[in-house]
Amino acid sequence: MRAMKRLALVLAVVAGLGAAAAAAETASVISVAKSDFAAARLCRKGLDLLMEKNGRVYIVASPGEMAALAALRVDYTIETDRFLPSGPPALAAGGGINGAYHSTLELETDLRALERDHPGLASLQEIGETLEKRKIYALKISDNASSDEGEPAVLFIGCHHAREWISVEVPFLFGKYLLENYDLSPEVRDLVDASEIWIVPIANPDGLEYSIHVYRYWRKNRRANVDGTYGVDINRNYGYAWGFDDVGSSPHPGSDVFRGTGPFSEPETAAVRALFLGHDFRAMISFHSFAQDILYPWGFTTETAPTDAALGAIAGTMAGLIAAVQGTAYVSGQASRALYVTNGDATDWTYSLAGAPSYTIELPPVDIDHGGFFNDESAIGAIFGENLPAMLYLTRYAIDHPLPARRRVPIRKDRAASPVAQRGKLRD
Ligand code: 0X9
Ligand code: CA
Ligand code: ZN
Repeated sequence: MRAMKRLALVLAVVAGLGAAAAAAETASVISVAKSDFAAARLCRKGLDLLMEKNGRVYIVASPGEMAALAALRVDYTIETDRFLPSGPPALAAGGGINGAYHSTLELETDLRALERDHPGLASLQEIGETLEKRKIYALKISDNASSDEGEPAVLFIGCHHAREWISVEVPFLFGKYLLENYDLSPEVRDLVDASEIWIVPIANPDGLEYSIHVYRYWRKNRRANVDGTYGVDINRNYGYAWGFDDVGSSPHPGSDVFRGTGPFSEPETAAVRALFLGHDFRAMISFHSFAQDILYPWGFTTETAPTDAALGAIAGTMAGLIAAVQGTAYVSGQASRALYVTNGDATDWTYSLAGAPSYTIELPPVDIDHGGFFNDESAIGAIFGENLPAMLYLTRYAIDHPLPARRRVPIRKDRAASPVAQRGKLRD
């Protein structure tokens, strides 16, 4: 099997809470032998897994976690140097410390400019407000964008995870492309006229700012948890099969895959929920990085989804379209099998409502040896470009395929995988 992030990111932070902030800044990337990691005593600790490659598992570990590993006599190798770009990141003129990537303020500015330059086609909407009082923005692109015409809707969303900076740029550039090509391309005009294309480039603004200014590897939002740790994993907080088991998400607040205190407990997921329920969404892509995968439900179980064949066919078509651009191979498959089990992720919830084809696209690079969460700024355009045909295709697919009335797919009781398996509430 090729390199990929495999096992569940599970793990209670071993270090105490006050230590978390300090520890975060000095965290290291380490690797341990897969045989050590597979031992039950390690794989349930909620460590922040990056990937598995050549028989070793790569982890972002705090000093406390490294001490705990040492106490367990686990031999680990510090790999941090291999994961950082060589030298300090090149700064784009005026781009700030995150270079060509968008901060929340830069995105707000650019979204406002798109709305201003394309009146009638673009409508910028605030769909929520974060714990640190930042706005979560959605750019609606449609003919007569400011009126609700009830047209088929498609969602492209990025940055559930703070450190996955490239996942902001791809949906943003898609919106920009549609607006700038409406008058030039009949294909674009037909799509925009027949649908509502909703772009949410930054689902987790608080986390992104923390990743830019404090700790580049930050993943979650910035919820102050009861035990003094910070953050809920936004992609474990959606309401379908929430908390189904402790493998696909963690009950421990310090874990990087902490599911939160209840389904939709976080303003970020509540905002997406309200948006999605308010329109006729027929497809969605949630962008993440990294691995070059196209993943579809179910994520919470390895059992197949009711429309597994159709989900797989669409994913296969998207993979083909991506590969045709410049030869990049994205592997498609059911999320729980091709990557690992998760519960409470965005795609399981959007799919559960009425079967809307829902995808997690793990953008480049393919693995940590090719940069992990660091994509060179010069690669942003090409990564968007290779995903563009797949996004256009999924939009067309959504227009052509109405969904049945929303009827939640039940979670079968016999799927119970652990004592907490039924804790997940069925919630819109
Ligand atoms: O773990 C996640 O939330 C996603 N991967 S990431 O490395 N970007 O954090 C994958 C979510 C897709 N769902 C499943 N794999 N079940
Ligand atoms: Ca319209
Ligand atoms: Zn992610």
